[in-house]
Amino acid sequence: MFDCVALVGATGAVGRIVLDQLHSRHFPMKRLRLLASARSAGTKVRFGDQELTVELLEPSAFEGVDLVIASTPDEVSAEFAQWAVDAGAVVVDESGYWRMDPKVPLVIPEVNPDAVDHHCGIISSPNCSTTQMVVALAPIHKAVGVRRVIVSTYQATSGAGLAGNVELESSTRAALDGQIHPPETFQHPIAFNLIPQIGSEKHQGYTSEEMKMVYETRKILGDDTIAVCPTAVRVPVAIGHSESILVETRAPLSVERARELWNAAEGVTVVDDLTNRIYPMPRDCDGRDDVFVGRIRQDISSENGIAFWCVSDNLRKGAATNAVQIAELLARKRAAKQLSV
Ligand code: 2RA
Repeated sequence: MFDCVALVGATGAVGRIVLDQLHSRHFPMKRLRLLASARSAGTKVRFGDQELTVELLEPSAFEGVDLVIASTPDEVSAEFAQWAVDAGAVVVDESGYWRMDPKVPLVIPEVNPDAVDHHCGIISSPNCSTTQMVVALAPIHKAVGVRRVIVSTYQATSGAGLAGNVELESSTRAALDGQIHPPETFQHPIAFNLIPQIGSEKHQGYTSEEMKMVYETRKILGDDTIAVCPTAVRVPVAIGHSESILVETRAPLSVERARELWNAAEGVTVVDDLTNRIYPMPRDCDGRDDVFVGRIRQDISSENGIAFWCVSDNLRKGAATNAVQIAELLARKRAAKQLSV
């Protein structure tokens, strides 16, 4: 049980879901405080039958807080996380700022739960496109080893926050009315279009979003030899990232065995019946916490390859759910420690 939990970024697209999950999953805490920038401070937010007032995010705000869950832009996390750690809190952070810091564990509870034991006050939750892919890859890696991954993403506009979905709606309306809506959040019009760029140019023609999939996958699976070739694409879908994944394994893996591994894996749901036109689609995964896998087939172009399609709600398992699951893991470990004293 935590005495006081602070949620930083409670009014954002992900923060709202964290709030909802803390309530619906009966998170073990005595008190919840909401923190945000001056723009949102003072806002009233419902939490079950309580009405909480968003407080200003400032160094003194963390007094008495023992756990922080944060969904903020990188530059905000870079500043406040140390304030929280100095006040004695543990921070579960969803921003990209700390993920590759060697002192900071990067955790998906179904995949590397023990990594939380080695933190210096900050624990990172991976980027949404990495999380769903690694949840699907982990059982395969454990069974036969992953050598190489070729992945193309189809990422929802909500990955860019509330503004992304506002732009999807307004640009679609404008396009249907024969008008042009100048893009603000995305690099190009998103209505009736695909944009093969997420993030900025980062490394040898790959974007920052793509390189996250390379580095974070290796860190979570604890294997720097895994080769990843990603292409990240923004699509006009509001919620739910989809990924076409080709995984080359170190030892042979049949489709039947892959299906067995995924059926037994925590957090994975297999939806795979091409004959009956059944496969995961973003509209069916919206609002659900699992990672959905389908279109499972042998790679017909090489040995030891499995191709599959993977969909997950990017705001849930890709962000809010994973952070809340990390917090639940910390709560269980804390309870076990208190019992053994
Ligand atoms: C996106 N992956 O979809 C990002 C959000 N972290 O834009």
